[in-house]
Amino acid sequence: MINLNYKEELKQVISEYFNYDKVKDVKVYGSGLINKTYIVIFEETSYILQKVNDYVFSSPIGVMYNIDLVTNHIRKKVIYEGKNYRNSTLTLIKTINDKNFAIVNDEYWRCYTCIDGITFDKTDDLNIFYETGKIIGEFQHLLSDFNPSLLTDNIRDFHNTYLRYQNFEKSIKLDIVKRKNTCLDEIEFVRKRVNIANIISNALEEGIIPKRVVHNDTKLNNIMFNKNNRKAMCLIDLDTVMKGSILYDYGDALRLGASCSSEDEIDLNKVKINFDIVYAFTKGFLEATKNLITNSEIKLLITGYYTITYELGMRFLTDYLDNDKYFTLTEKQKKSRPKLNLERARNQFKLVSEIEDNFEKLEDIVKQVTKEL
Ligand code: ADP
Ligand code: GN1
Ligand code: MG
Repeated sequence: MINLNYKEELKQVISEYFNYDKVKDVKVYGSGLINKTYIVIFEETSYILQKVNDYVFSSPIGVMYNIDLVTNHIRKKVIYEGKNYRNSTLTLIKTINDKNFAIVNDEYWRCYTCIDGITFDKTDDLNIFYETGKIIGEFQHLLSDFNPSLLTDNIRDFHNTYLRYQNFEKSIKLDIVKRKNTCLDEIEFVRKRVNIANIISNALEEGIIPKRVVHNDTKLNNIMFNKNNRKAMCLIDLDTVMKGSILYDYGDALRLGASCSSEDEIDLNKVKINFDIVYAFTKGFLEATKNLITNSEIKLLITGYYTITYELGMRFLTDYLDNDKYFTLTEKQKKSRPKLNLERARNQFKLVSEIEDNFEKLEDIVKQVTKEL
């Protein structure tokens, strides 16, 4: 349902791009946690309209700058390799005034063509995960000749886990809504593992692993699949493309993808690792990256999975302490799941424990796939 104020605002935004009289319908779309996404439906086709979250992204203009550079590079590369560029990446639609974004009531909006594909919030289809691994690896290949230093750092230190830890401690100290006492065990869980936080950042700083162009948010519903043959087509949600480590993209995809439950699951007995998914994903990923990935990166893949899961659990817990400012709750969620971010944190911490208990088994999967390449 779209409320009336929104309707007026949406009408203004749509008019920055299209003849409003031609619009057949507008609907809220997708299940991302960050932006407000709508589908604008016309007689013959549809477009995606998104309000960029300006709490998360302090410079939506910087976000659009990166997306423009990266999508153009990918398209050019795909064409250069004699492949079909349609649906090889997001396609930005400019406003009638030829801008990459529209500003309405001081808020930033953007528009994409609607890719005629399908995204999954959750599945245990192994082929989907083999495809996911392949497309995340392919993203590296497509951007291997793009200088990562050209990109704006839109969320500085996005995956600097140690810095996230310091912010977490600050939120505990401030305890702005007096929730600290409701999550003492979880706070302890994070503190006990603080030594995880530096491993990847240090490896990057010391040059043990290279800095690359990284998607930084490779969860399953940020990957577009062909509806018919279920092949992965491209990565979407390019807001967080920045300089970083490939280990984040590997780890973040497994974090949710290889979990037997959803991120919001309360029954922690259901939060377990599906090892077949880890295998299928790793196979696709390493097949696609075998010509560029270094041995030091391969050795740290499972650490990437571990770190990113710890990091997200800590981010959810920090946000719970901060009164859900970042991962905002809908009005409905505020009533039915007021502690959703704490529950999400618990869910991620259960996964962290599962990864710890199965670390060798996970590393053996990477070794096995590497041998088979
Ligand atoms: P968020 O940052 O909030 O996660 P996304 O950019 O991931 O926003 O968009 C949310 C959802 O909307 C995606 O998971 C996908 O299902 C859908 N979506 C986004 N962009 C497109 C597009 N260009 N074509 C088709 N569907 C899209
Ligand atoms: C957010 O935007 P979305 O829903 O794809 C978040 C990710 C988290 C994810 C957890 C910019 O991803 O970092 O891993 O939620 N994106 C941002 O579901 O913070
Ligand atoms: Mg998304």
